[in-house]
Amino acid sequence: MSDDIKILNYDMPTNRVYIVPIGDMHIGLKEFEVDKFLKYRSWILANENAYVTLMGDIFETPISRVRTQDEPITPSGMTVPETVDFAYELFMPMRDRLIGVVEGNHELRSSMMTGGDALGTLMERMGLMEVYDHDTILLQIKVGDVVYRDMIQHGWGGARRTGGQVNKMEEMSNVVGDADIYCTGHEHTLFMSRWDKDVARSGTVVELRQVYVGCGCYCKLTRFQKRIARRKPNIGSPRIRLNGSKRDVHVSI
Ligand SMILES: [Mn+2]
Repeated sequence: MSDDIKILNYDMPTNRVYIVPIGDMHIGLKEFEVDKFLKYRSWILANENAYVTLMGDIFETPISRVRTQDEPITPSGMTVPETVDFAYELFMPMRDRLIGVVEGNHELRSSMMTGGDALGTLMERMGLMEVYDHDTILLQIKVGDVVYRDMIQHGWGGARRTGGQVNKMEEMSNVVGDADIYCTGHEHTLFMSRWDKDVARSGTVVELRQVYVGCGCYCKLTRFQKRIARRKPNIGSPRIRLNGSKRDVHVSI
């Protein structure tokens, strides 16, 4: 295994686990749907076997004169440090459920231009730097007798249509070939595709079900998206259920 990818190992205490990937909240935009986020948070807090991955673009972190940014400062009226305070209040109740966090392009562009990274600052304040990575994390999650591999990355590039978005994320299996789950955000679209592949395992061939999951968003259509005629975004998160008795991944979108 390459040392280039961060690997996090978990041994879950229950025989059934839900993973809820949350991404593209874009806190700082007026279009951030805090009520929708709080509904998902309530469900997560009410279910002890629900865990969360953060998929990046949690913060808008606006920068003047980039083409997606119509106002030079945070459109919601908050400064970037204030958005970090706000996010701290949103996430702290489910701090112990966060099992993997990756940076998005909106955070990255600000960290490259200014040296500051709002998501990294938040993770540091929450004491969660161990589960944070700028690029990619491979989660190895043991549920009952089964170890599931979940590869998470923010996503990249500008495909508008669903097919292009799915094609891009299927390329993740060129990096780690045998994950059970591949997740990206970035597209503000909820989608999934499924491949069933035969893989060699200690002298035998077994069928591996692989799911590719696009993780939606918490940010309704923005002026920028209207201007470039993007489709309406899908608000919310998928729910990925892992079975501890036999290898079985189920995804609801
Ligand atoms: Mn993005």
